[in-house]
Parts: sequence; structure tokens; C-alpha cells
Amino acid sequence: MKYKIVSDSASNIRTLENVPYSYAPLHIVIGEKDFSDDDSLNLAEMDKALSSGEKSSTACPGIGDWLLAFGDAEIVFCVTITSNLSGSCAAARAAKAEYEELFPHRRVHIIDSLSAGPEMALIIERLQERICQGAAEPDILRDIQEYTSRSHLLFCLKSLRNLASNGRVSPSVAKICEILGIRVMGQASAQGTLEILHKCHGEQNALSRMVRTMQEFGFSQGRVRIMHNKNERAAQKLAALIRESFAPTDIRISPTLGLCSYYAEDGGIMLGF
Ligand code: X90
Repeated sequence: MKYKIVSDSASNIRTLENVPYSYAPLHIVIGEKDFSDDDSLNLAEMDKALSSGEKSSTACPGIGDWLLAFGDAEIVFCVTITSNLSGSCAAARAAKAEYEELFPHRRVHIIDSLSAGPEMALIIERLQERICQGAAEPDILRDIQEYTSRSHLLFCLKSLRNLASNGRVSPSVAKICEILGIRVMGQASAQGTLEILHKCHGEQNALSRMVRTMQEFGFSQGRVRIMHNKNERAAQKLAALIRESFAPTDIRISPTLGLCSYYAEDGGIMLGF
């Protein structure tokens, strides 16, 4: 097949059916240890290293990682984590320039998700669907542009510590979370930054808020992807609330992997629709 879908590990997608697929791993660095967010990652070990309280940070894929992921594909659709919080998209753009110069008949389309996790997964699934239907390249691009203008990401977090210590939210915003029992509900903004919408007392309230926010966005039916960091119970509860509130909906629940687990932290929930 002449098409390939490529993303970075912030999509939490490791494999895909029917269309060639690869991803470039981000890295989580804890003290001396470097955890590559790929199949070799042991999440329990990463959690253990994190609980040591050592200094931690993350790193985006390099140009070489992206070139490796492009492989020898003729046409690549490359979905990255938001360019406003990570250098991943910039590295992908540099890799595209190199790839297209090296192979003048190949093309790479960079799709900046302005988001992460389940919203990236939705974009990947949409590409997969269109490619399998045999859609032409310009039609796929137009369709994806339209799709991403309607898709959203909401999140519910217990702690913003790692986001704050890595400069992805301001320390004053992160402080909100230090009050016991407070959940922060927010969204990926149109600019692809983290935007807090509500401070909620308790998880149940935060989940109801998420559903209400979906209604405000005009969601009626369609795909919903929920990703969670060791919080299957809340993910199931959210799925049940969504089923009660909307027409039959295709909901799938999966765990966050390395990068999203690190930033969403224990109990964190991400919702793409
Ligand atoms: O390049 C790097 O080192 C990666 C930096 C990534 C920073 C943000 C990751 C957010 C992951 C947290 C909740 C959802 C926020 C969505 C905002 C767009 C998940």
C-alpha cells in the first residue's frame, strides 16, 4: 500500500490494523533512567522510579526517529502531539523536509493534532477509515482538516505536578490541585495548550462536568475514546454517563502509555470525541 500512518507515542497507539503504521517514541527521563515510550516500556517500573521523587523530564522524538518511522512509505500521514507543548511536531517537519529531498517522489503530510492521547487516536482512526475506503490523497487531507475542526479533548486530573515542573502549565494553576479532593477538568484549547475549565469537588462531579461540556460542544453521537492512568473504574463510569446522555455511541476505553501516563499522573482521565 502506498499510504502509511505515523504518529508519536503520545497517541497511545502501538499497532493499527489494515494500514501500515509506525510511531516515534517520546522519552521519560527519571533521575539516571531513560524510559523510551515503546513496546519495551514497563509502566510499573516507570511508576516505581517516579515514586522515588527524583527529578524527571520528557524528551520528544528526534529527526532520526521520525525518519525511521516514515520507513520507505510513498505517502505518509503523520499525526503529532500539539506543537504548542512539545518539539515533536517541529522535529517531524524537519524530518519531512529531509525525507522529501532525499526521495522527490514521496510525500509527508504533517497533521499537528493540537492535542494528545485519545484525540490523536481519533484522527488516526479517521485516516485509517478513509484510506481503507480508497479515498484520494487530497480528499483525505480535506476530510481530516474538517474532522479536526470538530474533534475535542477533555481531561480530568488529580495532579498537575509533572505538567508544572516541566513548564507546561503555570505553577499557580498547578497549586489548585493541591487541595485534597479537587479534580481539574480542562480541555486542549484551539491553540493546542492546556486550558483549565473547572475545578471540581470529587471525581463524580468532574465526570458529570465532562459530559455537560460534551453537550455544550454540540456532541450528539459518534466515536468516543477514553484513556486513563490506572483508573478503569472512572473510565467505565464516564462511559456509562455518556451512554445515558447521548444516542448510541462507539466508546472505547484503553490505558495511557508512557508519555500520557507521566503527565496525566495517577488517576488521570483523557476523553476524545
Ligand atoms: O516534548 C516533550 O517532552 C513532551 C511534552 C508533552 C507535554 C504535554 C503532554 C500532555 C499529556 C495530559 C493531559 C491532557 C492535556 C492536553 C493538552 C493539549 C496529557
